[in-house]
Amino acid sequence: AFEYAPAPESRAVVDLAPSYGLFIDGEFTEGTGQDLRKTLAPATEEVLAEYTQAHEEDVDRAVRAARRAFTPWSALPGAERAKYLFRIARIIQERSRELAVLETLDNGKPIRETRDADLPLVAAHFFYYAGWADKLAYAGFGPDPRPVGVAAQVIPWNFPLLMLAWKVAPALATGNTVVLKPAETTPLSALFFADICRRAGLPRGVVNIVTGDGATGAALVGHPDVDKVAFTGSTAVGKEIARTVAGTSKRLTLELGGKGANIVFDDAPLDQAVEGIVNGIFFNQGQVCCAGSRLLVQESVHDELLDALKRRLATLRVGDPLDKNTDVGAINSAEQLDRITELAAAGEAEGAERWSPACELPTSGYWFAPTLFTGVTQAHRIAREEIFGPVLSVLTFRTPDEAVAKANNTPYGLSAGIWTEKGSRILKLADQLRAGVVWANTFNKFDPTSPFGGYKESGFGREGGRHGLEPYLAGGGRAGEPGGGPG
Ligand code: TXE
Repeated sequence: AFEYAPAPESRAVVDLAPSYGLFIDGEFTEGTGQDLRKTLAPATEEVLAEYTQAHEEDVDRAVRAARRAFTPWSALPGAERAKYLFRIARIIQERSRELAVLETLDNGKPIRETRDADLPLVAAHFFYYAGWADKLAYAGFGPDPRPVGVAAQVIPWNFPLLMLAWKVAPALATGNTVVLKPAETTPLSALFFADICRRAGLPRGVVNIVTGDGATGAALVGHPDVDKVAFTGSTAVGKEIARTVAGTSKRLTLELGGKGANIVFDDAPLDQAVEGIVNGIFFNQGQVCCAGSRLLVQESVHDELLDALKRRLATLRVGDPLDKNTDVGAINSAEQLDRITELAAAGEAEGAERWSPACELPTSGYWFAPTLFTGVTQAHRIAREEIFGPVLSVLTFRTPDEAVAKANNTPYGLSAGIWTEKGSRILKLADQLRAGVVWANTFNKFDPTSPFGGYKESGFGREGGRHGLEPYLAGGGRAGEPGGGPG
């Protein structure tokens, strides 16, 4: 039998200060209230560092710094802005091991993911948008595409540095300046990014980082001198932000929750589908807005697929996220663990059958075993609500039409996956599925060149690719749409 040998990544590659200030106007500064919050390692509950709770006055200082920087930054030729973005991308690559360990410590996700997915994608986004900076005039954005101004960006904790890259890179490439607020449980990589901006020689005020809780985020998106708001997070907060922004001239893009369907037909290569299902729901412990959290399996292959899936789940290694062999890490926070636990209990109470592989969970930290629910109906909460955890709800269908109807029977519309050998079926379903991203015979594939975003309660506006530039350009976007411009 295969002997398991732990292979821990060295945490000594990260040099953490005991406490961090705010990054405003090119410098780390204390907050006005001088109150500090703690950020924990979710795998151990150890305090990693303290950071500053920014208040309204601090947010105002950051927005004013971004406003001052806007005129000179937006006046730079695109090729000059590109140089800074390329420099940032290269520093990220040079420091990617350190940043991967940092992200794993603060978020709890496996080092294999931060090393092989998050960090390469972060660098790729800066390289990709650096390439756009000097080509905007010829790319169909109108004869004189202009930046919108000061962008307020609020991001979640599930991909802290990657969500920062998705937002900061297109904003800077188009000549906007930024005030970004990372999530309260994962502020560290954004603060390290501030240091990277400094080392890249980025002019002061172009990027500002304000840390804090929801009140800090609310102060930022509500600031009167902000021109553009970009938010990724919960649907409830997204709606609140939409209300704040309504009646102002601010532009808005929202990337919210999801309840993605992974649809497996009886002609699919089942081994490959099993890998895609596992990746779809256990990548980042299922804390992914586009997770394949509903498995829709054609009735005729239900038993065969479920047997194979259970065998595969029994091989998943759950534990120390810094161990290079770990597949499933810690849940990001006690609050998130409570939400997952509550919804899983509701699944049982409503009559679905719960199954987890035998696995020993660490005794400290926030952990949830990979979980399958079979016998799920569309009425069950676990089929309707975003769980945002390592919990898969299995439903069945008989015909392609029934699969589409069930997949679309959700208030969300972010992602879907199709597993079949029939190319014609893929094309037809991709058209019928109300989801911003449809993967065929794969799942959770990301690329800076592809637009990403949702329908319905999953939000509006696109990030990534050429589309990701539009919300940051005056005259970009479609007229009359939130996130779009006047035409
Ligand atoms: O999100 P919040 P939470 C979903 C997921 C999860 C649930 C709750 O289902 O279980 O949301 O997560 C900032 N004005 N997603 O509570 O509160 C906050 O400080 C401005 C899906 O962590 O939306 C943080 O920086 N900002 C999602 C960010 O919003 C406010 C990723 C997200 O936190 C604010 C995360 C306010 N009034 C959660 N209140 C996805 N789409 O990937 C909070 N914030």
